[in-house]
Amino acid sequence: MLKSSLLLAALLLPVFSAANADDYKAGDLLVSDPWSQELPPNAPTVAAYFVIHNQGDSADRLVSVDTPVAAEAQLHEHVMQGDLMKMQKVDTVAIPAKGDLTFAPMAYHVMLLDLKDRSKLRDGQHFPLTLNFEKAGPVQVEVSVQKAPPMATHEHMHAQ
Ligand SMILES: [Cu+2]
Repeated sequence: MLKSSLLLAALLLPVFSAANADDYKAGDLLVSDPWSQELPPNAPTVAAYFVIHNQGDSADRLVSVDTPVAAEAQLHEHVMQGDLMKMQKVDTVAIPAKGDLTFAPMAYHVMLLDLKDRSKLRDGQHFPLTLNFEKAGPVQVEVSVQKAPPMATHEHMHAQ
């Protein structure tokens, strides 16, 4: 557990130093690169991803999310069940003090169900998503819909 969190922290270092226009601030938290992968028009659900950097000395917690493009938005994680990778709903997600938390494919993600506005879910579009934190409060981000993962996510995957 300790080993994997150290590894994760190391992987996220390059992004931590690269603040840019796609960062959103809420108290000590910085939300970077919110994005969603474009899916076929008949896809029943859509996922949203981002990285949360906690620059503060106390932990926080993501307690809920909502967006006008879906009737329901849930926090999900991927878990191994036997040989199968499955996703399941979680009530909240903890963000460690002075730590990062990555929402990415095959990891934590925001799952949007009962989609209402599919016009915003095409490549090049974006839609608002509000993240509600226990301490930092709500922060609204613009999720950009794209065919490929953003550069920052790409860097995570290739960082030494
Ligand atoms: Cu899911």
